[in-house]
Amino acid sequence: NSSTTGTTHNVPEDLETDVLIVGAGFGGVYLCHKLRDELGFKCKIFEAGKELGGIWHWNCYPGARVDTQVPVYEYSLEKVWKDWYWEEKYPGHAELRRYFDHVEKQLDIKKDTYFDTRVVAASFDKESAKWIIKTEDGRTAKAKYLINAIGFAAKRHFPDWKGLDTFEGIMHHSSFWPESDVDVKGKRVAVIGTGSTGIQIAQETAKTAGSVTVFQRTPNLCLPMRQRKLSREEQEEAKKDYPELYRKRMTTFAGFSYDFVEKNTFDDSPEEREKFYQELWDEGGFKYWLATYKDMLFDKEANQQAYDFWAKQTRKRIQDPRKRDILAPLKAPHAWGTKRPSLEQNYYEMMDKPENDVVDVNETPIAEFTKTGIVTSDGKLREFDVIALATGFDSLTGGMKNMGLKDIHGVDLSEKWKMGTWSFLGMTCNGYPNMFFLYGAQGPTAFSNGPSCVECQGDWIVDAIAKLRKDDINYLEATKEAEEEWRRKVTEISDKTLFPGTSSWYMGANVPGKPREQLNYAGGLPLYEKECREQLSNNFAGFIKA
Ligand code: N01
Repeated sequence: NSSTTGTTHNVPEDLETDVLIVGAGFGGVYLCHKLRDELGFKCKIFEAGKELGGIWHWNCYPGARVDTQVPVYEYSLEKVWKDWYWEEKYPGHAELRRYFDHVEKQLDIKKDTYFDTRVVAASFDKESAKWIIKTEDGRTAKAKYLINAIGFAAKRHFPDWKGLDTFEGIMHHSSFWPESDVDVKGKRVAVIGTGSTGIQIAQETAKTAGSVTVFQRTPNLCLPMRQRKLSREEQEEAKKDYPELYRKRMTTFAGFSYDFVEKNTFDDSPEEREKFYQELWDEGGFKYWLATYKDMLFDKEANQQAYDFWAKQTRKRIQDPRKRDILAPLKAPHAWGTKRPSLEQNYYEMMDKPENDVVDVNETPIAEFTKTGIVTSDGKLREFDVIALATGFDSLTGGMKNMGLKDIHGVDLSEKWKMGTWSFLGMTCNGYPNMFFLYGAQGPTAFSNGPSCVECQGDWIVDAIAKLRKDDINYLEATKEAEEEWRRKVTEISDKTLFPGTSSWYMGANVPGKPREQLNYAGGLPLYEKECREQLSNNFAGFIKA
């Protein structure tokens, strides 16, 4: 669904390469550059889309924008940042696409990328110690190493509502929003879902739509974005500190430029606390989430303080009492920060307007879709011209379970991960020799800034592959014990936090029937990196080698 088409070329019959990377987003591009240009490996990328950029290629929905500020949300590669200047602190998807055009100019990735190429099966041939990878259009490729860099949101999710197909207006899932032909001007728009995506769509479409109706199951505890333009001069000036910024990024819990403070909530008096919260709030962005008291995600009472301040700030922006209680209830819907807060610009004022509305689907669930709109359980039909399904993804595991990845015994990954997720370091799996993945299950993924996570895991994969070459190891497979131990760690760390008590996609709770388990490593980037690095210094103790 992109108009800017990259080089599309058919995979040749006899494609054989050292490294086959699936996905040309932040992760795939980084790995291709490092492995090819710094280590001299032959690398190819298979990408289902038509351009570099991953999610920023796919996401065309109105208002798509990153919620992490630049230059934190970009590559730390000097070659890339040196001559790149942003227009906004939180760039929109069009600017992010231009960034990837710039990345291409600097790194020359497309010459090794096959676009429109979706992987549908892969298995490891023990005899040749090669991965055999098959594409949707019937091509086959062989590679010594297979790296899945497909992101955490490669499989969309939409609930199985009655009559979904009968709606005759315009309806799209956020991840398949067409680039240009949806004009919402003066239209009646429905947005289902209030994750980061739903908030952005509602906020953006409301600028021109006749009305926007949001169907909400859980209120998003949004934070003020405080967007602003960036001048070339200030970026010029700041670039001298970029190396230090990127070094520091890896030392923080979430790979940001800031971190939790070394203080607990009740170490401060109520006045000091109020002042501190206010400062974080005024600075905007994720500071209120990730630069706050260090016990906020661990201690219920500390967390309640964070919620109460949030509700106080937010409720005063909504005059309509019914909407106020749905959008920002007095009672916390869940522990603050255990679901991803969206960054908003004027969401609450927009929702307060009489033409816009919020439907609490806990009170009146969606009963069915009709030709003209949506009927809720109270029998009320609301008619719409455009419906945006912002209902999220089968996150973290759905994409990889959908790739036809077979282990050395022929068992599909969807079977292996049916009752829960097992990996070692969130990058390798027992039964899958010489296969790596990043920005997926059991890594720091959703609890970290994307580019930071990708560089942390990417560097480890690069160093691991370099070590395999140096030590003449042909076969590397995580042991079952290492996987069990990693799963135990991921769960144990998470169990100390408030995350397990909240139904979120972090916990697999958004997709009916999906096992409920922590899907992210919640120990922070530095601890994670230390765990991974140990495997390089202890000669891959958690792996079978041959
Ligand atoms: O998906 P989501 P998303 N009935 O799963 C609701 C990243 N991202 O696409 O919360 C009614 O968060 C569901 O309700 P509930 C970011 O990491 C980044 O918004 O489960 N409602 C929820 O409100 C983000 O977290 C950026 O109760 C139903 C919504 O649909 C991740 O991607 C921008 C329902 C889904 O929200 C995913 O975000 C966008 C049902 N049956 C995304 N089923 C930026 O950086 C689901 N819902 C800006």
